[in-house]
Amino acid sequence: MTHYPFFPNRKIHCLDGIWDFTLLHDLEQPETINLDTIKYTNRLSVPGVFDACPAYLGQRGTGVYKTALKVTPGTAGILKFGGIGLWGEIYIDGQKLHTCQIPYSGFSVKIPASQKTWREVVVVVDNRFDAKRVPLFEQFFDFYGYGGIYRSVEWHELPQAGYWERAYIDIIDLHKGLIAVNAVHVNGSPEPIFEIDGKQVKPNSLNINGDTLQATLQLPTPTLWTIDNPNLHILQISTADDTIVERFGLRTIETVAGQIKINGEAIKLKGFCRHEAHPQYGPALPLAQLVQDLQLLKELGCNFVRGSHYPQDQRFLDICDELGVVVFEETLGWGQQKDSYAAEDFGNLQEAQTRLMIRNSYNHPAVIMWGFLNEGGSNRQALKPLYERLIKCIRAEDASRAVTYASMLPFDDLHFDLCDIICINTYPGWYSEDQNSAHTLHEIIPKLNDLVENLKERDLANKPLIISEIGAGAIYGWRDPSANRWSEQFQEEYLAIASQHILDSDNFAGIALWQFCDCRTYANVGTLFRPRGFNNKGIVDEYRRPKLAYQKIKQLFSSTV
Ligand code: ADA
Repeated sequence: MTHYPFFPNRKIHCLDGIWDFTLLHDLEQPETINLDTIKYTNRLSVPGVFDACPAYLGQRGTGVYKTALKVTPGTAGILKFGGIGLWGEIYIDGQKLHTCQIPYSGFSVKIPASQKTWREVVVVVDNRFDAKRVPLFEQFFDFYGYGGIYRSVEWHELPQAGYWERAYIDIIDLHKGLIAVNAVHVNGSPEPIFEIDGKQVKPNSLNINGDTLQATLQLPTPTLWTIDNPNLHILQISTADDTIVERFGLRTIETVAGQIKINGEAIKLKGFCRHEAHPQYGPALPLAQLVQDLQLLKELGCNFVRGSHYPQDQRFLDICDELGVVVFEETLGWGQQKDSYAAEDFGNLQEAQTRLMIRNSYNHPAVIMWGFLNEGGSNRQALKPLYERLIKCIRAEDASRAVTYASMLPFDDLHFDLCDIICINTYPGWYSEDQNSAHTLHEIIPKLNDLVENLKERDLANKPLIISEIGAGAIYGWRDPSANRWSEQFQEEYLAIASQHILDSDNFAGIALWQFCDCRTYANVGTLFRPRGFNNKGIVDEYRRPKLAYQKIKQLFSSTV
C-alpha cells in the first residue's frame, strides 16, 4: 500500500493497473453471476470508477473487473482493498470469498494457499441503488454514488509461519513518551524486536497471549505532535517471519468546558468539509490530487478538515498527519430516512463500518474525532438505541478520541447528551425561511446566536460546539452585480459573515465550511436544486479553481489563531 502500515519483508503485489472489464445492465442477482459466461469487452483502470469513464458515463449496473497475478505457489495471501462501491463481491480463481456491503471502507480478504502460480482476481461491483444490497447508500444522498474500485488493491503473500495484522498504539504518558502497543500476530509465538525511530528498544513490559501482543515502550526521543509541529514517530516490530511498520504521533485530545484541547491546549478548528470527488475520477482520486487538495486547504489557513461523509483515503490521512491538519472522520451516512433504519442489517452494517473506520485509522494523530450518521434522525427517540449502540462501539474501540455526529436538527435533537462534541449543520440565509427576499444574509448571525442560546438553556454548553457545515452555493465564474444567490459575490459575503462570527466568538470551538470543492451529485430530479448536477457550495470548483470567496477566507482563517 502507499500508506501506513508497511510490511517491508513481505512479497507484495500491487494490483493497481489496467484490468479487464465489462458492464452488465440487466443482471437481477449479481450474487449469482456465472463468471464463466462473462465476456470482457474493455480494459479499465484500477483504482477507478466505471461510471466516470467516457464509455460508461452515468450508467448503472454490474461491473465485472478481472486481473491475474503470479504468486509463489503454496502461499496464502491477503488481498487488501482501500475501498469499493457501491456493493461488491471478490472471487479468487472462480471462488467467491467475500461480499462487501460497505462502500468506501478499507477491508481485507484472506486467500487460502493454492499450488497455482497464476491466481485470478475478479471483483464484481454493482452501483445500482438497492435497499437490501446496499442499505448504507441511498439514491437521495447529495453526492454521486459511483461504481468501481475506488482505491488501491494489494495482494500480500503471507509468510508461512505467522504474520502481523496491525499494531495499535496508545499513549500512556504523553510527556514521558510512554506508549502501549496492542498488536495482532497471526499464527505465531513471536519473539519480537521493537524499534522506534530506527533505534532498538526493549519493552518495559511484554505480554504475548496467543495471537495478541501487548507491550509498553519508552520512546528514545519523544517529541509531541502538534498542529504547528506535527512530529511523527515510527514503530517497527519484527519477528523472524514478518515485520510491520506503523507511524503515530504523541498527542492527546480532551473536551473540557466547551473547548477542544490537543495536548492540553485549546484549539479553534478552522476548516472545510471535503468530498473525495473529481468529475473525471469520481472518488478514485490520484495521489497528486490528494496532495494538491491539502496544499489548498493549508493555503486557505485551515487546521481542520471534515471528511464528509465517509471514511477517508488512508493516503489522505497520512498527509494530514504530516501537515498537522486535524480530521473529523465519519462513517458513510447522509440524512437517512425513516425506512432505512428499519432495514434488516442496517444497525449491524453501521456498526461494522464504524469498527472498520476506527481500526483502519487508529494510528493517525490527525484524526481527533469520530462521527456517524450525518444528519440522521437525531430528533427521534426511537433511534436512541442505535445512537447508543454506535457510540458504545466507538468508545470500546477507541477511548482516546472525541465522539460526535453532525446534526441538522439542533433544536429538536435528542441525542446530544451522548456526544463529547456537538456538531451542527446549518444554512441560515441560504435555505431561508424568507421566500420573498434576495437578501437574506442578515439571518446568519441571529441563527448562530439562537443555536448557542438553545444549547445553554439545555445545559449543553459545556460541550464544545462546532458548526460542522455552513455555506452557500456559487457557480464558478458567475459574477453578478446584484450579488444574488449562486453568484460568487453572495457566497463570498456569506462565508465571510459566518466565518468571522464563529472565529470571533468563544461559543464555538470550530467551523467546517461547506464545502471545499464542488462535487457531482444527483442525476435525477434533484438536479433542479443542484444546477449542473453539482453541489456548488465549494470554495473551489470541481477542478479546484478558486471562487471569489477563496481570498477572503484565506485572509480570515490566516489572521486568526
Ligand atoms: C447537508 C449535507 C451536505 C449537503 C448540504 C447542502 O447539510 O450534510 O452533504 O447536502 O446539506 O449542500 O445542502
